[in-house]
Amino acid sequence: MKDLLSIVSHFQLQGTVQEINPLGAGLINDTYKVSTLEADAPDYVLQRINHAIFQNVEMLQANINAVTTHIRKKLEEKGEKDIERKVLHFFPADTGKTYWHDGESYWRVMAFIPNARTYETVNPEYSYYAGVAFGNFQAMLADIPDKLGETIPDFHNMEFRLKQLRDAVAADAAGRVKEVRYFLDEIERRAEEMCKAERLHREGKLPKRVCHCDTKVNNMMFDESGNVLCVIDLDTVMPSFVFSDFGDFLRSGANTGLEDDKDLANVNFNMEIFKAFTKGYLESAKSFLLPVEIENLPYAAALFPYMQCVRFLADYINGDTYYKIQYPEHNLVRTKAQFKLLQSVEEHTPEMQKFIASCI
Ligand code: GN1
Ligand code: MG
Repeated sequence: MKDLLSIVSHFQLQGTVQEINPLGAGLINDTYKVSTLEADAPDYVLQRINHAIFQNVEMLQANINAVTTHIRKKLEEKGEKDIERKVLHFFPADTGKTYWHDGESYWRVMAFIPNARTYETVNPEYSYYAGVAFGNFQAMLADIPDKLGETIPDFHNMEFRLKQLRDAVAADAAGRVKEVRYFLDEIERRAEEMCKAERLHREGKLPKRVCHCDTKVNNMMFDESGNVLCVIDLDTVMPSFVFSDFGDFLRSGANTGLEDDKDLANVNFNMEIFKAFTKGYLESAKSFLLPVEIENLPYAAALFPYMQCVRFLADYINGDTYYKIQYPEHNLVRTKAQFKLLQSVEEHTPEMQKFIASCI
C-alpha cells in the first residue's frame, strides 16, 4: 500500500487517498481502485501496465489518448450527457505524460466510473446492448484522424499465432507437447480455413479498421439500469478485421460455461446470445460493413475460440509465460474449454448464416 501510495502521488489527482484495493479480473495488467476520503473528490483506478506484453508504453498511451479524445469529441457533438462516465479519462503524471515509470514498472491512473459495473456473463438483452455498443465503438472510430500503432504487433493475426504455436511445439520448453497431441492435430486440421481473413486481406478484399480487439464481456461497463456506459481496456485498440470485436465478444458472452471451465459439459455456444448480439451489432455497424465482412461473421465466431485455443495451448507448451495462471494445468484447462466452445460454434454455423441473412 505504501508503495502504491507513493506511485499515486506522482499523478495530479484531487482528494486524499483513503485506501487502495485490487480491482477486476484481467489476465494481463494489475488493477487497483484508489478510494479518496472526501465525498466530492472522485475515486480513481490505478494500473500497472504489463510491460513485458506492452513493450511500447509510449505508443500504447498515445493510442489510448487518440481514441479517448476522438470519442469524447463525438459524444460532445452528439450532445450526450454524463460524458465522464462514457469515455475513459486518464490523468497526467508529474512528467506531463499519462504514465509514470518508477524505474521498473509503468503505471497509469484513470477516473473510476461511479455506479457502474461489469459482468462476467450477460443475458440476451444485455448482449443486444453490447452489440450496439461495440458497433458504435467501431463506427465512432471509423474517422479517427490519428494513425494508431499496433500495440502488440500481429495481435489477432492467425497466421502469426499458429507460427507461435508451431515454434512452441518445436522448442517443447516444458516437455508438455506429448500430452497435447490431440489438440495440436485438431488445430492443424483447421489451420488453413482459419487463416482466411489474412488471405482475403492480402487479396485486397478485406479491410482493416480500428477495432477494440479485446471485447470480452467484462470489458464493458453498464450503469444501474443495464445501459452500456462505455468500453474499457483500450490497450489493444488498433487496426484489425472487424471479426476481432464480433468474434471475441461471442467467445466470452455466448459461452454457457467459463473460459476455463473444467466441466466441458457446461461449455456450449448460446445461440440466443449470438442472435441478440448480432442483431445489435448489425444495427449499428451495417452502414459501414462490406458484404465480405457480414458474410464472414460466422467464421469470426469460430475464429476467436480457435485463436484463443491456439494462444492458451502455446502458453501451456511454453511453460506458462504469458497469461496469469492459478494452478499448473490452468492453460491446458483453458485450451480444452476453448476447443469445446469451437466445436459447438461449428455445429451452429448454418443456423448463424441463416440468422444473419434474415437481419440484412
Ligand atoms: C487477455 O487483459 P484481458 O484479461 O482482458 C488478452 C486477450 C485474451 C484474454 C483471454 C493483451 O485479456 O487477448 O483474449 O486475456 N489480452 C492480451 O481471456 O493478450
Ligand atoms: Mg479486461
